[in-house]
Amino acid sequence: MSVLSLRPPLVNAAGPHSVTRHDLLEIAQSASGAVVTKSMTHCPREGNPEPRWAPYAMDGFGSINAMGLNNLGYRDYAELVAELSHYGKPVIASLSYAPCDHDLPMADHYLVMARAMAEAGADALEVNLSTPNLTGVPIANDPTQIRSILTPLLDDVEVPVAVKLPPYNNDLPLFADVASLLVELGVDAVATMNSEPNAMDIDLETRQKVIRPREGYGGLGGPAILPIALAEVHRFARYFRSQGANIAVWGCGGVDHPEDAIKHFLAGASTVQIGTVLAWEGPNAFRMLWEGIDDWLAIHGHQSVDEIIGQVQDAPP
Ligand code: RRO
Repeated sequence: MSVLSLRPPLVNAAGPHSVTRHDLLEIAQSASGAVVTKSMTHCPREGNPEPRWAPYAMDGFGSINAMGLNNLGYRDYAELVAELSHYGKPVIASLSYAPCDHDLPMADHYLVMARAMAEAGADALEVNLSTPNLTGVPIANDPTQIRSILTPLLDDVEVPVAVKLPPYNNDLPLFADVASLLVELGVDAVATMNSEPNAMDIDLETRQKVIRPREGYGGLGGPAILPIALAEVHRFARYFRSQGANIAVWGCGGVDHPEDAIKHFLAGASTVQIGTVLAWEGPNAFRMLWEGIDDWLAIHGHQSVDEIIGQVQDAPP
């Protein structure tokens, strides 16, 4: 089995329920097809002050977060990756950036962590260039920075490299620049998308913003972002196909029910990640979703999820 087409093709998104050893061991023992770590940084981080995660209910359970990259730091994750590799499923290390007590340039910072994860036995890396919660502008909005981070990293490590991207929404020139750059650089996969940035909610009783950091702005997850994520998955998958590029698309965003994951597969995702639903339901979400996906496939006469990947049709005239 390739880490780029996982079976079952349902894994956790970096972030919810993937920060601590306890979280990660639970995912390792669940029906998830892989274990993806929380995005790590060079130094451990406590993250932003509470409240930094709030429910956002809409046809299910959504969320707004400005966690602020709370994580154990890459040295601890190196030990955990080695431990997790004994559970018989791929381990994917998510790498991110925040300034801390070292003077490494940003690209070297990613490289140091990438080497450490590959040495510890990670089966793939997911380079998170899209957190909405540090400066508000993700690294992945700047093709020059994408190039400077990924070029040395792709040259150096042997394991497959995925890139976690933000939604590009209707910035078509930026989408085109990034997509063609990723083909040129030869990444192995994209994970699209991170949470929808710059979302805000207000408690009507208190008239307060629901989260405290970042003046109340955070990343939106859950059912409200499914249509946005499907469009991101679809246009990356279509673009890579049009270029003959063998780049897997990992779909992420808005999966609450099995049917949502089916839509991601039809749009072109070969693997689907779950975030908000995992935060709400815990690791049993993998089994519940996978059983529903399996039922849907059987009812519709499919032997395998491979038969529906990218099979979305145009609306009739
Ligand atoms: O930790 C966070 O605030 C966070 C990260 Br790194 C990310 O990639 N996406 C998100 O919604 N929150």
